[in-house]
Amino acid sequence: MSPQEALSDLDGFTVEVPSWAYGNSGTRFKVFTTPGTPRDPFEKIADAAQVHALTGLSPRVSLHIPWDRVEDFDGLRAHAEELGVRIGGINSNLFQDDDYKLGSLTHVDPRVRAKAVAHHLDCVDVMRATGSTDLKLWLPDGTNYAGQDSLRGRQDRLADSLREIYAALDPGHRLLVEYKFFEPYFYTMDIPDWGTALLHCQALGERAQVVLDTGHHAPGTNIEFIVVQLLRAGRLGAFDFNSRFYADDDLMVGSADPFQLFRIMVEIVAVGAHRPESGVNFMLDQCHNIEDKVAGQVRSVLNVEQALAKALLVDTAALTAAQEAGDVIGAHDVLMDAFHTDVRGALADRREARGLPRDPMAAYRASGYAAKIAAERVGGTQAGWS
Ligand code: PSV
Ligand code: MN
Repeated sequence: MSPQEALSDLDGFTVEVPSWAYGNSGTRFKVFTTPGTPRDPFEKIADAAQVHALTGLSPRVSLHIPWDRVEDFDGLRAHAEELGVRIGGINSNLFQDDDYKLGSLTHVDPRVRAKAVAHHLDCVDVMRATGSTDLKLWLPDGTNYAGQDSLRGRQDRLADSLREIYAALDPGHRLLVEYKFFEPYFYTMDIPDWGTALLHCQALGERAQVVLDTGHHAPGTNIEFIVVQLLRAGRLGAFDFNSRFYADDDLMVGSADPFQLFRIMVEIVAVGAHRPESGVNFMLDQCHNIEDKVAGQVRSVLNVEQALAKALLVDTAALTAAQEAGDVIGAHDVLMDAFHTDVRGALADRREARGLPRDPMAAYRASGYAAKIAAERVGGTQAGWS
């Protein structure tokens, strides 16, 4: 197969961008503001639409509730569609309410659990209004000290709460359950790993699937192995792509470790999971603390596309032959040949053929969009994590 033919398998591949990437974020030390930062979800969607207009790769935007709550979700949906994008996954938020200090879906007090469940029913209403099909749940619950709470009791309460949420979904909806090994709690998290997420999803039903956030593992974890396992179980619902050097750094995906991103994509391609019919939602979950936010998202979606393109170029016949012959170095070399291929020219050709800029980053700089939004978005309160 020619490289062009192999790359034609990129047709239909999309990346979902997060609304919060366009708002201000920071570390616990400082949130730096940027002129032109959106003041509301309408402006966030306008920025997301720019990324799609430049790359042709990101036609959906995930929302975070309540950060993106608006009076008129029909209007927000229409606004997105007018700009050529649509609403993607709806993220719930269990990490910013005083009631949740000791837990939300796992809390020992049934009143707090009911409140956390009700928030998800609210998110399901947002899904109905916006046409979203994915409800994404990251559980920030956990404990800081041994003995603080019953670990087993928390799992039982979590299972009950998740059952209530799952029962509220419409037939075309999915529940995407995300895991994270530490933070905001440090002794235990109630969904710390893919195994726990998978067990809960399997107990719920087929439309409960796991979200793999690439920043949510201990250093050195072999993430592509987890990808393989979740694909084998038919439960890889989505990625939250970002890069990390230390913890949940939320940097641009493919910046810290492009080879890891490639290795993940190799496992995706091996079973055709990059194709839309696989149902795997390739989302970004990033925070652009110091870099331009729109450009940061452009760079990220292009990095994902590049990693996928390289994975599509793996000579699978040669790889299988080397593996079957026990040729350790030969098999490794086949993968490395694909990884070291410069696909940027071929991807630029593909973009040009579709009427898109060859170099989306240069086109963004030349467009004057950053200066335009800085001039227009004066006054009001810039969006952030509230
Ligand atoms: C938690 O760290 C997380 O990865 C979840 O996906 C949240 O919804 C998101 O970050 C908020 O940015
Ligand atoms: Mn995430």
